[in-house]
Amino acid sequence: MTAYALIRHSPTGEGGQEIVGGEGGYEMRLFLVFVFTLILGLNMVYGGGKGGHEHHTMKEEKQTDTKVGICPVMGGAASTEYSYNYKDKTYYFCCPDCIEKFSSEPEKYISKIKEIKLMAYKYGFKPDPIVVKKDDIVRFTITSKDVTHGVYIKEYGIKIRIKKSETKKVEFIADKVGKFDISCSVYCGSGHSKMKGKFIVEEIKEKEEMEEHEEHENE
Ligand SMILES: [Cu+2]
Repeated sequence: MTAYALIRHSPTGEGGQEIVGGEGGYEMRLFLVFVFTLILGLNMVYGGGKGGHEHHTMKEEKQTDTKVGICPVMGGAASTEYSYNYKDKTYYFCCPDCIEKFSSEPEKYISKIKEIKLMAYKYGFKPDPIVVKKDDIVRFTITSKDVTHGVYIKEYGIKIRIKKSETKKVEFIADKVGKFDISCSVYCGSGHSKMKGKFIVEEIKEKEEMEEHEEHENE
């Protein structure tokens, strides 16, 4: 920028240089228009307040809404590459090691998968309460009985919009113990604000009991 200005205002500048300077000014204006357009473009892509936020929420939904879901052994993302059939059901894993572990004691891992059909209706959720154990893999299959509702569990970062006649799947690990509110995130009528459910994640007690049992055996 300064280079162009210097040439233009240089008192010793020759005619030719002045012409170059003039052309530079034109180029500069073109350049500025280009920069301005670029900034506008970037703004539309990254900014846009509400629009951008909606986009982000959609992405979050996609991350949890996977077809093969979570590996029941390691808890990571499962792949269709690593599957194993057990009692007429196909399970997906993140690596061959997990298939091996699973196949040695399938019931142990299957007992941690909680498949729950969650229905939103005017005005509540079914079943209610939903009770799982810590570290369970929760698989929600969500439907709506009547109008568009939302399933919102703040502490688990779950926010799903569900239309009538639609089915959405969400899968996550219940790694936080506590009693959490399920609320509706889409205005659905006069009872919307009272549309609440409970999602309860209990501490694993069997483990403690087993440890106690082991201590008795050692006595
Ligand atoms: Cu609702």
